[in-house]
Amino acid sequence: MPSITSRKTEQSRRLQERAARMIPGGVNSPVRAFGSVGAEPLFIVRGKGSHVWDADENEYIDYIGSWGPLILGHAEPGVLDAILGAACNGTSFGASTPSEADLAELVLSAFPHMQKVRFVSSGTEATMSAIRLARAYTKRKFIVKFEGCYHGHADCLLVKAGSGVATLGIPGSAGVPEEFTQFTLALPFNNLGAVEHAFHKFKHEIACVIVEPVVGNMGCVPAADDYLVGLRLITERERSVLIFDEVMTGFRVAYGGAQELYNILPDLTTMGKIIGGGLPVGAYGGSSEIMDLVAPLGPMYQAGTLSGNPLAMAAGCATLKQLRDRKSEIYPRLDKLSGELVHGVAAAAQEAGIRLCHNRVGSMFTWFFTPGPVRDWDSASKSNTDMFGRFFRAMLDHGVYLPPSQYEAAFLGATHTAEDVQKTITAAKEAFAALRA
Ligand code: HOZ
Repeated sequence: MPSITSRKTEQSRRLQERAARMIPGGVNSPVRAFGSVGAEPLFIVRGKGSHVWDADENEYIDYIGSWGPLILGHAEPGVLDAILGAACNGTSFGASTPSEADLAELVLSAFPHMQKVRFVSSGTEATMSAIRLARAYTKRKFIVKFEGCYHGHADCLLVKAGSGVATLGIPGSAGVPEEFTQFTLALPFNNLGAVEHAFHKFKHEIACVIVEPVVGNMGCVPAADDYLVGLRLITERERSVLIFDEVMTGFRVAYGGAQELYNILPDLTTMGKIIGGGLPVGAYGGSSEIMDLVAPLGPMYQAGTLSGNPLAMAAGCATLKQLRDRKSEIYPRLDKLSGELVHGVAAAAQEAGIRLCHNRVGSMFTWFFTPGPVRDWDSASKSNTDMFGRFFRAMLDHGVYLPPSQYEAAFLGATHTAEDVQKTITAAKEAFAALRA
């Protein structure tokens, strides 16, 4: 295994050796093991704004942002104050606390189709619960998901999935009996014909269609024009539940998520990441008619000891309030700076004769090492992942920390500066020159 970078990374190596003796692969989530980019993982010890530092005190411009939650940057003072303030009153009660309704109010006012929301502790719980709820509501068994979309690691959703499973080249998982996925229909993304065909074949049997309205888990792949409208029209006609998985896109591509950006309302929305301000939170919500099926009001059971945890609620409230109050400044700036970054790096690749294409929606983006275009899993999987690995390592060498997988979107946040962007473009020029050598 090559060393991470030409920088000194002895401490990270030592920490990884120690962790690997006790934790599978030394990590608690697979992609951060750096396996697909041919390197050893970094151990991060500190973050501030758009920068992180590893255990050897190397500094990096960070385009992961904890995989999306840290849109306001690392160690944002308002968020830290809120967490510390909540912690001083106790960390968990397993009882209702006032901040749960505070966060609910913020979420519901940003996502008008939602009349009720239930907080859980992760995106996986959110999507798993939303699927169960859709099945309870429609009394149907089949679900439709799309190849390369990732909705967490519930058994029925680990079918042709993106993110870590795609990164490892195992888009399903051992330990999931085929009977558990027999009602999951995995269709090509951005292909309405396939959806029509499925509804024709399984008439009155499909409980829901779940989709990342901007895919982040095969890299960033936007929906084609009219695709989401098409999904809305088909699901409405077929009385099937449309679920937008906005774990990544909620409060990211617009304050009101992809549904605000594209003006299309789903029946259920799942969320995570930003709504927890860097602490573990997920959520699912929709109309009262559907949500009132959730226990204790209704027969669909779902629960959690740490659901609505007061520290996580406080971090989420502090983050959403800032985004709400500064949205007319933050989102246009994120869009502009991300555009400059993505185009600057793409231009550097072109100059160096490297075949690369890019996708971007607001501050979510990916450079794919293929001429493209990338519009579904078939085209995403044509990317040259060896080249991506070399690019990733060269960028790390120049102090730029990108997602360690071709199949994860990168994120820019409110604390990234024009200088960060310029430095990243310069790093990319040098990385591409090295790639050609
Ligand atoms: N699967 C998550 C991102 N889409 C987390 C990756 C990780 O932390 O390993």
